[in-house]
Amino acid sequence: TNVRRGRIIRMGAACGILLVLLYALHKWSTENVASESNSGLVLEPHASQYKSHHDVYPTLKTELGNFEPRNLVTVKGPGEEGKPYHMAQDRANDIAESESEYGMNIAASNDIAMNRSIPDTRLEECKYWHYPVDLPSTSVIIVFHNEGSSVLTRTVHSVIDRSPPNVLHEVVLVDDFSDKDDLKGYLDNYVKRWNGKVRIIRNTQREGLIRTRSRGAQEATGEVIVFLDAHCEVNINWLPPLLAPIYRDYRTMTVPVIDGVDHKTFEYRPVYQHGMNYRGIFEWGMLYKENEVPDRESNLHKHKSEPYKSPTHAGGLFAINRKYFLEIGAYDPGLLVWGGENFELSFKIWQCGGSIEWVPCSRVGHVYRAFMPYSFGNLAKNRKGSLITINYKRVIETWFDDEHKEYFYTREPMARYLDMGDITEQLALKERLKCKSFNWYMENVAYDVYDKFPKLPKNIYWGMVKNKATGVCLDTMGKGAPAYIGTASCHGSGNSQLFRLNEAGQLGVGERCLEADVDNVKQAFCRLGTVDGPWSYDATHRHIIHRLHGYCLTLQPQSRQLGLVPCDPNNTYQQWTISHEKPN
Ligand code: UD2
Ligand code: MN
Repeated sequence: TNVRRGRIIRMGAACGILLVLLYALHKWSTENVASESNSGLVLEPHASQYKSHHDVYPTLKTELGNFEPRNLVTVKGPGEEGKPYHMAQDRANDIAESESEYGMNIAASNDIAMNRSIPDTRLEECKYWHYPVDLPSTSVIIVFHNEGSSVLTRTVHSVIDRSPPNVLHEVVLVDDFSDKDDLKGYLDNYVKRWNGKVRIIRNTQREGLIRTRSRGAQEATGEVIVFLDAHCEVNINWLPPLLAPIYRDYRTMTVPVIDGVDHKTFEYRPVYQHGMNYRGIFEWGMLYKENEVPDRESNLHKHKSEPYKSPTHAGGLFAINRKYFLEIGAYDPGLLVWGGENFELSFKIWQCGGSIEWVPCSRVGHVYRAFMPYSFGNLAKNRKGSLITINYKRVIETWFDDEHKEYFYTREPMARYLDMGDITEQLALKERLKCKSFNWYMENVAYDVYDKFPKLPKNIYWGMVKNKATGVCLDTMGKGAPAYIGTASCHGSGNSQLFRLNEAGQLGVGERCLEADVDNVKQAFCRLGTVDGPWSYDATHRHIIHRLHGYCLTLQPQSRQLGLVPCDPNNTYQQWTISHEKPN
């Protein structure tokens, strides 16, 4: 027994030494991570410095919350209380002009008070939460490119008016190389009025919103950073509930609930029916979706007003510990201009040890525009194909596993051919941060994705669907679903003419599916939770056959409309080829 005990002790000592060595190695490597630079981004030092207060929870009391404003003033005038502002008929020209220039009615915004009051869209309960008094100092970062100046300054105003002054460290405006005059001198003067509380920095070339935000994060000096779009109005007591979860754990990113501000009338409307909680998910083409919080998550919470976990977020509005954001590499600097960065950050945070919470007591209004008023300029000039899909490809190639990558390429087959640039840095980062697998994320975080968007069966055919008799192709005709499907001359560039027939009989285009009865063929959103359909392809006769009656998809010679007709091997109006070419 003595011998054995001796061995155990020696083993213990050896283990101890090994542990010390391992620890030293770990520390050395994490410190190295910290000082290495990532494509020009200077990463910040170690997490161990951050303060987390794991046992400090906000408390719900009967008296009004400690950060609730005591007396609210109503500001009278156009758009007061967030009501719609309808301008006089004789201003029709101004309205049309500003809508086409900005994608929103800047003429209306110009008439609305900077400090207008808006409806409190929170649950009543939200007013009674008490938060830690020593919340982290916060920099609000707003990036912009050619935005309407009155909308931008109203965003700033709302932040200053509705944030605790000792918590709001600064507002940092980052101009992504705008060329509108009022965003120059006028804005410089506006900023001066706030005596240093508001700063402006300007890019010397167009960078796109993604890199511009990373720059803002580097230049900010608060402990926490909050990103907002340049057309927001924050609601009453929006900030403390966003900061409290980060105060508890610096690796939590928090997201406010985004209300809608109408782009024509500036009406402020709550986004969800009262008391309903949603969270961010995605479908396999990487379109962002929202889903009612599943029981598996909501059962963990006593109150509807508590923050809850979410797989992802819309992108624009969130709070995060600044050093943590920089430590995980900020945004992938290889992402271009717009889109997909919300997924990149979400997958990175979740897979590498952090979490995302949506905060129902924090409300921020956002103007959803009618269309994107700016162009991507020459930021994408060396890249073929859709820029946003290229971003998605970078993100899924970095964060997905092989199984899930396949679902993306099934849904977006053209993406296989797109040049996503070099992702070795991103893969190295994932390695260094010892991130978990995508499957772990799907099983433990984004489990509700499968309910709405099940795993996709393989495509058996995809590409243009060309009619033998007429040489035209099936086309969505740029219509919103549900709508009829049409035909147009074949253009070969995908998008509105890229159809997919999968093993389970679903004939889809984008996130839509073809549905048919005898007289019409429609495109409608694919039914949530389903991936099958009634279609099959007979390669011998080139028939697209509907299970109902076994009729054939036919371009009717007289009406030139699509319908289902009994199959006839000699009728070239019902012969189709489904094919694609590799883009050059
Ligand atoms: C959503 C997000 C947006 C961003 C985007 C995807 C919300 C409410 N909005 O689209 O924040 O995540 O998805 O990338 O979640 N901007 C620049 N440089 C540019 C282009 C835009 O600085 O080259 C600014 C722009 O002025 C605005 C912000 O970036 O302040 C977001 O752009 P957006 O409002 O056009 O994006 P949005 O709301 O359609
Ligand atoms: Mn926006």
